[in-house]
Amino acid sequence: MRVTKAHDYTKYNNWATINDWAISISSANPSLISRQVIGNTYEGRPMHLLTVGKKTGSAKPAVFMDCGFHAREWITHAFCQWFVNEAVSTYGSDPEMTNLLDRMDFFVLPVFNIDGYEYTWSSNRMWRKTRSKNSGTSCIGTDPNRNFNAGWCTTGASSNPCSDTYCGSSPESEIESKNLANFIRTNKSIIKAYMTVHSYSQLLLFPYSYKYGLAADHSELLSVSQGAIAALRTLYGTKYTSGPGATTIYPAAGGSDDWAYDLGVKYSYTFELRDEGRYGFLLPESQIKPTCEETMLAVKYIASYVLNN
Ligand code: ING
Ligand code: ZN
Repeated sequence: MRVTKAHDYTKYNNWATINDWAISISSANPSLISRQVIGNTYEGRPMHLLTVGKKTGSAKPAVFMDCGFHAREWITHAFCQWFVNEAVSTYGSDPEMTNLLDRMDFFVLPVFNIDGYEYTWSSNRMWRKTRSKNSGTSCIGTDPNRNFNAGWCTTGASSNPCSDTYCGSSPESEIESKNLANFIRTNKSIIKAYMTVHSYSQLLLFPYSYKYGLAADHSELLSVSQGAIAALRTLYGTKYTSGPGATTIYPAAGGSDDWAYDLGVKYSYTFELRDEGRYGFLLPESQIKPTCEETMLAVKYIASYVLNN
């Protein structure tokens, strides 16, 4: 007899566990989840993407959300798992979630930088970048959030492969960036919002980060972000700040949110989850549940806004 332990959403799970979970939650919820591989990582691991939404047979507008760009930001991987479980377990009982899943799809990539995440479990808990080889140096990896084609490597990024913010040898030099960008380009006509989940600092950022100039949709992006962080705060009083990346955190080129926005995905946001620095990347497991519960409110707020506008 094979006894399967239930997936624990209140613990940090390694990639093997997340991978098994992605496969089993999809097959257990065939009317709400489908699964595909958008490509392999540098070290050859499959990037599983879950499509969460009621299957209707017709094309629906979609929200794309990824977690785990940066390997050490473990609360983000936990959030994507939480989101998928919460979606399927509140469908049919929570009216907002039911409406969202009936009328739109969520593309969820639970672990973008799988190789880096594995490395944080095996060797260096504070690893940030991918694990690709760089020519002419023994330094490993590129910062995937400096690797997109948005003012690439012009500010807040390094051309030194030994830096933690190395922009890579060219835009989308990382196979993980290319896989994600190709998927979004291919599905551009249905993707209405892009959310990329990072930690930490309790911020909700939107374009631009690669320049100080305001986005054409600045006032709408700002008001939606303010609604989202107000919703988040109702649960435990957690305070977030929102604004354009360049002035709210720091100028940094090559981020995926700026790239998606300039491609035409208007509602493009970067979350920086808990905390404000007490534990930083080493957020205790006891904070997974409250962090995920409050973040759900912000994500649902943005998705509902997008659906109705
Ligand atoms: N913060 C982001 C980073 O990549 C960011 C901030 C967002 C930069 C959007 C550029 C664009 O540095 C973390 N914690 O990774
Ligand atoms: Zn990050």
